[in-house]
Amino acid sequence: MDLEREFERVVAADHRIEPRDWMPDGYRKTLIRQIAQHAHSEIIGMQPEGNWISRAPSLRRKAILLAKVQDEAGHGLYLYAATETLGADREDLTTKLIEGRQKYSSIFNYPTLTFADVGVIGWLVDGAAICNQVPLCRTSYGPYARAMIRVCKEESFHQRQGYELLMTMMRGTDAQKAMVQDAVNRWWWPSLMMFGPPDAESSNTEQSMVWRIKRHTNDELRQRFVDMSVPQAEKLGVTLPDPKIAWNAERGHHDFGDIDWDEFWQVVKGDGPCNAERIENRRKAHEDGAWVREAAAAYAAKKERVA
Ligand code: FAQ
Repeated sequence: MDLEREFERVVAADHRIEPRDWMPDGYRKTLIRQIAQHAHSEIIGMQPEGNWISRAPSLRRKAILLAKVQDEAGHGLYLYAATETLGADREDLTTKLIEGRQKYSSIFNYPTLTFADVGVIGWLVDGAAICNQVPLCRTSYGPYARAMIRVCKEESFHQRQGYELLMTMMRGTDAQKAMVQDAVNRWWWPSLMMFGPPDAESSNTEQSMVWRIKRHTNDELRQRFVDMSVPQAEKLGVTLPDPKIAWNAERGHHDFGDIDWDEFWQVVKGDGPCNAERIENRRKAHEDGAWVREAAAAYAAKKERVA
């Protein structure tokens, strides 16, 4: 009882729970679920843009894209390390991902058809990720909150590179402008889905807000993202593919149209355009990397024997 009260006191005071502190089983389970899904998203999220590294239109764009995709790998690793502080096993999490027993973000199941998609992923997908993750810098679990600080700094750079890429294309030929608009049309709605189901259908939000794992609800963050993106789209010169977007002075926010939640759940359940391909690539990369893990384990064992 005392331990539980102390946990609640720390959370209510906006202090951090640390790995050795007592925590309710449900809190630990929810954190492992969310952080593992987040880590998987970063790692699977390398694939859509990775698709364009070999075909980037200039050396500069290629260097930027390589750095960005490597950053996502780094984010995945900090996050897996954060789950390990909760007692999770990284190998086990990877197996669950490959066997479809753990989720990753719906957004990475859409294809990248042109180089404009790289810019739009930076602008909208990293933009949505920042909206969602900046509040997570204040999440109640210390290692997750601290990982988010660095991740958010890198995501801001990613967002700017995407926006700058699109600005450059929008100063180009009509064909390049059309390519940007087409990419915006394809990524806008899936980006709104990244924030998760509407609050009324979000099974985890209520408890996660009480535990201060989540600091805002899915709908609050989605609204923040729409409000942020509308002026950016205007400045860029693209049209967001939603005729219902309009400023609502009474609410002090933009109204927007209905999201296709059937599509969202279909993608989450494994039936999106690229789910099978993403998981197959991840499985193959994991198998191809077996010799590296074996070599690292053999080296660690040898060092231990010598010490
Ligand atoms: N996709 O009750 P809620 C990035 C699931 S990183 C798939 O509302 P919760 C960086 C949810 O897991 C992007 N599944 O869930 C980058 C739950 O199922 P479960 C990832 C989704 O956890 C950029 C069920 O639906 N970011 O982009 C999705 O309270 C560019 C009910 O939902 C994070 O993971 C979805 N979109 O709220 C990388 C941030 N939404 O587990 C490369 C941390 C919901 O009960 C290139 N995570 N589900 O079986 C979070 O903030 C939360 O987990 C939410 C979902 C907000 C995503």
